[in-house]
Amino acid sequence: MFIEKMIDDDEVKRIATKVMDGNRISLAEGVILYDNADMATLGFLANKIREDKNGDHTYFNKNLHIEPTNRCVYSCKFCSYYQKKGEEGWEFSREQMLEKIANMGEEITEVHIVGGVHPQWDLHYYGKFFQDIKKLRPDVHIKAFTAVEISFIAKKSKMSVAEGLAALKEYGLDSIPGGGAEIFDEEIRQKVCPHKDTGEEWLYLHETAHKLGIPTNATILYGHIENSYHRIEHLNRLRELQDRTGGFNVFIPLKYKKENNELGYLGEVSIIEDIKLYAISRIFLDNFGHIKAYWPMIGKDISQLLLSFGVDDFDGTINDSTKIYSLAGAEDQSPSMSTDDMVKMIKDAGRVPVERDSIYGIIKEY
Ligand code: V47
Ligand code: SF4
Repeated sequence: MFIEKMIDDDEVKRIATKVMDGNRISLAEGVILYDNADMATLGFLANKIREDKNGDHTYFNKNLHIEPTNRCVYSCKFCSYYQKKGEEGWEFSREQMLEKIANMGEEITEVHIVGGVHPQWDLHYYGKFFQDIKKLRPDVHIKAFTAVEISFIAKKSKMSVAEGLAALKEYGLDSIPGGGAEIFDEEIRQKVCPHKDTGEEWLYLHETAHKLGIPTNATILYGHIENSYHRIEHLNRLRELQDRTGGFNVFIPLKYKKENNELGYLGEVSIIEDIKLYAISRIFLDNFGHIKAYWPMIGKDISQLLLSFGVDDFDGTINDSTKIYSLAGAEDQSPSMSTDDMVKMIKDAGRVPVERDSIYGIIKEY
């Protein structure tokens, strides 16, 4: 096989052949491959899987990101976003957020809502907002809240995780984004976000959502103090859960960005590290349909490049106010892309742009 000729290391060759034959690799094999294969080998394998699963299709949707507040009861060390002492914060009222949605007209099919964990707002406060969104736009998909936001608002409203999720679904929640997973390893998590829910709690909440028929996304926050074992072990826990439920739509690697947060002294990993992480994610997560490059975080140019390293999804047009990454130092300070720009960016990379709905149904192929 062509790939065998590319590789010198016998162990890497054995594992790469296993991948080419369509077989699952173990956690230990994942670490060996990740640590020892060069970028070209990882890219070759990841691209094969990407094309087997999705051909040349590259998905995006028309969405609006809303961040209700940056007030947060937590203070994760990597976070540039939560309101620090003496800083100006923001709290959008439900009316203001509804107006943003109304202003988009028929242009969007999804509202993505993620923010800080506000000390006062409970599940019913947001539930009422969801009801108002659905009154305004019954067809719009509500993708909202990281696991830690949901567990907090459920507790505040004296509900268990399962009861909270069921109530949110009743109010209009359609799916859950992948944030808050960070890194599951307990020791590392304790160092970067000691007060946040544990990795096991994140996984439990997502499993419960899947059982209630609420699809979710998954992420990893990479490029701070974790090593390659921690990264693959994180993927392994996600793969195990996906085997049990099939409820994940997509996996999104989130690169640690260094501006305005406590871990800034670490700097940021190189583009080589980014590419290898996306590629190994595509190779290892054999039961995930899609890998997303979130362009406001990783940048448009690198996102285009990543289409050859396992990525088949670009999130969406975003339309304005997301601050999570602009505050952390992302190049795009006011992320928003027209459909024409999105289509051009995908076509320029030699792939086929496909507008999708929030659960990967095809709306339009360009
Ligand atoms: O939970 C916070 C991460 C997440 C930093 O599901 C940081 O479609 C890097 O989850 N550097 C929120 N990352 C964003 C998120 C997301 C984004 C886009 C699409 C989807 C989806 C989900 O951002 C947080 C945290 O893990 N984060 N600070 C930082 N300095
Ligand atoms: Fe709060 Fe989320 Fe930032 Fe942690 S990552 S401090 S939970 S806004």
